[in-house]
Amino acid sequence: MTTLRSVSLIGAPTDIGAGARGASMGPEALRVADLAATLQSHGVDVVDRGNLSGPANPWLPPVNGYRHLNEVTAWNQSVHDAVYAELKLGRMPILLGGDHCLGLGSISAVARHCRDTGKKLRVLWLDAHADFNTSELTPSGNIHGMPVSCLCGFGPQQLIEIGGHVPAISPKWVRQIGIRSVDAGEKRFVHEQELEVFDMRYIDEMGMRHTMELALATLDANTHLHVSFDVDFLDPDIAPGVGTTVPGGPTYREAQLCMEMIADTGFMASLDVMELNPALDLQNKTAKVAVDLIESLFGKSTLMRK
Ligand code: HAR
Ligand code: MN
Ligand code: MN
Ligand code: MN
Repeated sequence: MTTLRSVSLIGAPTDIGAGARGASMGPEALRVADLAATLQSHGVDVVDRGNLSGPANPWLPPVNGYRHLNEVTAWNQSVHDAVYAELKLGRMPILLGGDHCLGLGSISAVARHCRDTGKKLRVLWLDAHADFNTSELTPSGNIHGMPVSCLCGFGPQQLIEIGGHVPAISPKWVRQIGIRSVDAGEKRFVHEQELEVFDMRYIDEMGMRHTMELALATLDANTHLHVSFDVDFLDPDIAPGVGTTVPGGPTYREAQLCMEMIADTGFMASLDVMELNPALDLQNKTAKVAVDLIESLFGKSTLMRK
């Protein structure tokens, strides 16, 4: 197993793709919740690269099915370049969002790195939402509802080409977990593209353990595992500080098990922590839960395992 133990934190302070303002404060809230020191306490070498910069949020209505397309493109280009640079250095990038539209820049960089190095890519998408809309299907025009479809090559040219290869990824490389809010047209498209979705109904019936066994089943020693953690994955009882809460998500224990099973693989090589919205949080509660779960992703466990 080759767990990367050198981490670079990259802040992307923007809510450019979201339907609520405030995810732009996510990176700072994670820092205030002591993310860097917490990882360091587990022997991880952590460097905080500070924040990327990009266009302000003009808060305009959608044009041709997209809100803020040019600004979203600029932010994603900057995220792509920063994530790609860290991977080239052999470090593990942790993207501190920022809204989830930036998963496009992050994962397109990871996909490019996997093409460079001959690695097999698997993407775990932990989210209440499938984020598989297109300009025709979207009810909102918010691009944070579209990163997975854009990564799979369905989206505007300027976004889908950011990683230098269209499509950046195949739907076959993605496993979605915790899904419980999908728009009608988006649902048809998820089926058509055969995305592998472990929705909340599946988790209710089969349990988180079996779900994660299946979601992680096709990893091998040559796999780069990318985890895209949308904090709205979690039940709003434990994570109220997000713009689009959906009731009925994983409990604290279920989320812990999910993260611990990812850690046990030893293959996680890049991570996004997205959609944290401190403006909607209660005394940084959601940021603290997120840091606690990230700690589990890096192998914090109780007494049973070392
Ligand atoms: N499906 C809805 C839309 O496209 C809401 C998407 C919300 N997405 C996030 N990220 N919060 O998962 O508008
Ligand atoms: Mn590498
Ligand atoms: Mn999302
Ligand atoms: Mn979401």
